[in-house]
Amino acid sequence: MKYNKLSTIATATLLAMGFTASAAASDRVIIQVDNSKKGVVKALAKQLGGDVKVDADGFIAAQFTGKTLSEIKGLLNNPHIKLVEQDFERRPMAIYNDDLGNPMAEQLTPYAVYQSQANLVNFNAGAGMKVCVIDSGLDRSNVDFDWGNITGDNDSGTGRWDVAGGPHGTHVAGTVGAADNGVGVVGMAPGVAMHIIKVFNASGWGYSSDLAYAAQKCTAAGANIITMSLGGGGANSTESNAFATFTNNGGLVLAAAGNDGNTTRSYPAGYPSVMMIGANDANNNIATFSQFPSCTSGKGKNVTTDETICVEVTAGGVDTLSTYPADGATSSSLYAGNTAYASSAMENSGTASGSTYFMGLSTSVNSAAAGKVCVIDRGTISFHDKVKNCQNSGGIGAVIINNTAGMLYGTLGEGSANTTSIPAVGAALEDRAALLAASNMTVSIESSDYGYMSGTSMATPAVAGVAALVWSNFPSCTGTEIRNALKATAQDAGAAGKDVYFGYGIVKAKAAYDYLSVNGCAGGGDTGGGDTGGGDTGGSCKGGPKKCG
Ligand SMILES: [Ca+2]
Ligand SMILES: [Ca+2]
Repeated sequence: MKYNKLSTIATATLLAMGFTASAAASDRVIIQVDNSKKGVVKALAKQLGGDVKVDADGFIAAQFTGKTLSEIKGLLNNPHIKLVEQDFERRPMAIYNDDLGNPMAEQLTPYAVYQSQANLVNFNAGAGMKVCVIDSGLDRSNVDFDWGNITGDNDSGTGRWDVAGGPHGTHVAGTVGAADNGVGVVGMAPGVAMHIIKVFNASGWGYSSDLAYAAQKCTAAGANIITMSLGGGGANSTESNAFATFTNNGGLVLAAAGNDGNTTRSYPAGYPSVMMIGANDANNNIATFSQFPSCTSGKGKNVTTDETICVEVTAGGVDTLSTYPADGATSSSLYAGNTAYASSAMENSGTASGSTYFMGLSTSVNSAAAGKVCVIDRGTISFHDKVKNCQNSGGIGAVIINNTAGMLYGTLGEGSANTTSIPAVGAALEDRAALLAASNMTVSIESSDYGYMSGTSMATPAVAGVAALVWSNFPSCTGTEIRNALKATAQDAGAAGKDVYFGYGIVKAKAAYDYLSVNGCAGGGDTGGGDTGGGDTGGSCKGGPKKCG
C-alpha cells in the first residue's frame, strides 16, 4: 500500500478536533478493586461504555463520556467493586489522543513550528540553553532525540527518568527539542539540552511539593527554562517560592493553563513568576479546552513586575504531532481506492486490502463478505459482534461507520473479551456515502513511535522550545526579558488586543528574534499592546543555513 502521508495527517486533524471538544468533561472515575477481580471489573467497565485509562495496583480509572459520577456509580453496581470516586484533579494537561499516529520514515514538521516561526530562526546550540521538563519521563526508545544532550533524575517513587511513565512526557519533550535528523518530527529548538524530571507515571499525578523539589533539581542541573505541562487547583507558598526563586535567578518558567475550557486558575501556571500558556489550533483559533482565568494583579507575590496573572501567550496545542515511546501509539489508516479517510483504531492489528462488501448492520453472518472488507453501519448490536459476524463470514477487515455526526471511537473488548482478529476501524458518518460507494478498500492498524495529542500540555513545551530557540541567540538576556519579548511580539488573535484566551497572542519566534535584535534584552517599546507581531512572515531568514534552507 502506498502511504499518502499528507492526506492522512490532514484527515486525522479533522477528527481529532471533534474528539477534543467533548473530552474535557470530568466524567472519569477511580474504581477500587482487588487485583484478583480487576479483569472482571475492567470488562464490566468496558461493557458499560467505559474507557479504561489506568490499570494500577488496587484500582483502575475509567472514563465514561458524558456521564456524571452518580450515574457511573449507578452503572458500576458490582460486588467486586470496593469504591467508585472522582479521579484526582491535578494532572498532566493533555487530552490523550493516541490512536492517530502515523508511521513515518521521513521527517514531518508539526504545524506549530511554522505557526510560531520556529523554522525561521536558527538554534544556537553553543549558547548553553537547557530545558528542564517536569513530566512523566522521556522514553529512551525513541531515536528522535539528541541523547548526548539529555540528562535526568531518577526518583524512588516514579522510577527511571528515561523510562516513560506513559507517553505524555515523551510527547512533550519532542515538542521542545526533537532532533532535526531527517526522521520523525522536529522540535521547536531541535537538539536542545534537556533535563528530565519524572513526577508522575502513566495517568498518575504529582503534588505541589514534588514540583517545588523539581525546581531545585532543575537549578542543580543547570537548566535555564522549566516547562510544566501539568497543573491543578490550590496554591501554596512553598511551590510559589520555588518558581519565583528560579525566575529571580534569571530563569524562565512556563506552565499549562489547563484544559477545562473555563475560567479556573490552575497552578503552577497561576503563580506570578510562571508564564501561563494557552493553546490555539492550526487555524489561529483558541482551543475549546484552553482555560482563560481572569487577569489579576501579581503585585507583591514574589515578583518584581506588575504583570497580571492570566494566559500570557498561546501556541499550537490541538492535534500536535510528536514523539511517543516506541510502538506506544496506534495508528490506523483507511483508504478507499487512493483516497484516505479519517479513521480510528478499534481493535486488532494488520492490514486488510480487497474489494468491499456492505454488511448493513452486520447482525448475521453473510458468506457474500468472504475475502472482502466489510463496511458496516453502527447500531443494534455491539461493535464486537458486528466484526465477529464479518470475520465469520470470511471477511478480512471491518469498517464501522458512525450513526451520529463525527468519528466513531470504540473498542471490541480487552483480552479474552475480544474474539476477533481482523483489523477493525471506526469511520465518520460524514464519509458514509463515499465509503459505501467504494469498490475496494485498505484498512490498516499498526503501532507507531509518533502520535497526536491535544492540550495546553502541547502548547506549553512549544512556547518553552520557542523561548530556548530565541534565547539561544541572545544568551545574555534574562528569562524575564525573553518572556517580555515573546509577549511583545506575539501575534494578536481572537478579540483585538490582549484578551483572557490568548493573552498577548500566538507566540512568534522570528518576531521575537527581530525585536531583541533591534531593542536588546531590556526591550524598547511598549509591551502592553501585544500587537507587534502578526505581519508577513515570509520575508528574510536570519537564521543559519540548516533551518532556513
Ligand atoms: Ca526528527
Ligand atoms: Ca487578542
